[in-house]
Amino acid sequence: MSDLTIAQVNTSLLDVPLIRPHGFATYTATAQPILLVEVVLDGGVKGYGEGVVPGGPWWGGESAETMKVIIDGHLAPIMKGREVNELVKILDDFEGSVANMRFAKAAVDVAMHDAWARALGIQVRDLLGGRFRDDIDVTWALGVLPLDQAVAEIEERIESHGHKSFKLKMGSGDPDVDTKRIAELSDALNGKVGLRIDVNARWDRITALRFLPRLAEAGVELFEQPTPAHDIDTLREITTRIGVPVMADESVCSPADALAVAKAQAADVIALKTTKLGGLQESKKTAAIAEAAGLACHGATSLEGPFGTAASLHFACATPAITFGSELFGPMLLKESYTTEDLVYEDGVVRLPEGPGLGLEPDWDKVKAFARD
Ligand code: MUC
Ligand code: MG
Repeated sequence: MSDLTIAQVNTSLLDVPLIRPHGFATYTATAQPILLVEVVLDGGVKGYGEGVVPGGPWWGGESAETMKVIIDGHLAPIMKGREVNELVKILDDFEGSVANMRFAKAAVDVAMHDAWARALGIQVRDLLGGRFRDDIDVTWALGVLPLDQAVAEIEERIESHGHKSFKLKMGSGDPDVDTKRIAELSDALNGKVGLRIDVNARWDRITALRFLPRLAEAGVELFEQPTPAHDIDTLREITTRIGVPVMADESVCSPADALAVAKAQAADVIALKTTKLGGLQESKKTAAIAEAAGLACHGATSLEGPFGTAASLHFACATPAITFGSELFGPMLLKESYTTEDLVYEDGVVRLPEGPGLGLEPDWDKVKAFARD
């Protein structure tokens, strides 16, 4: 037994209210369920991670509740009694017991990185290769909203936080009405900021080929995952035919998926969510594949709270391949956070916190207030 030995893995389910409902293609979230994971080392050091999906299981099948079952029953027993500096071996051993379940694995991967870095008195960024940058651009994402509310929210966010680009969720309702809504919004903003759309894989090929050219004409600068995750051929067709950069999100949930998209030249940008990929180590492999293939990477989000967002931020700040900015805005969508200090958002960027590990401490009164019994 050493100070680095994992003594406990504690999990608790939180429900953190949002500042406004966030409408996705098939689901509207009013609170974000977060599984807070605490890894306690024998020497007393603690590390934190978050099990998070965007609102619920609609995105990839996992939910905060399934993550609790998988972590408590299957991943924690593999971790306990092992030294945290065996991290990659522990992750490898997970594969023998639990297939897929990448969001759950990401939560414990991050908590182990945080605990290990704190025990060494270094930042998580140092464990991932060290300093490449200290901050990154943040795109603000709007849910599905009526035109006047969307314009008001964009104006307000430009004023308060200096965001330079905005992501608009699509894919709910009639594609014709949905496309008109975005074209009118683009008109109203008159090129003041960049507009991107995320259809969350809801359109079939014909719908995408019919409506994406109209969105291109309206000035949309990036198409995120218009068509189903498995359909790499259609994604390539859109990438080569329409002339607007395409970002693969649901199509890339592993390094092998990134390789398939790269080989097919099916996208220009990879949405790199440390959650859907199973954590920081798998994210590193994915970024390396994208970089070698000449694809850009975007620091994407599953609407993580403070610890999950900080983990993705440390990753982005250690990774040259993240050349397409980020959308690490999750904590700003929460009505209230649950750390003693908040991440700093200003001038369109989020800044890497100082201090060991992820650089954040839980505020236990707030954690208790959000905890489900
Ligand atoms: C996604 O699919 O990109 C991130 C922000 C947002 O509004 O949706 C998510 C998930
Ligand atoms: Mg997406």
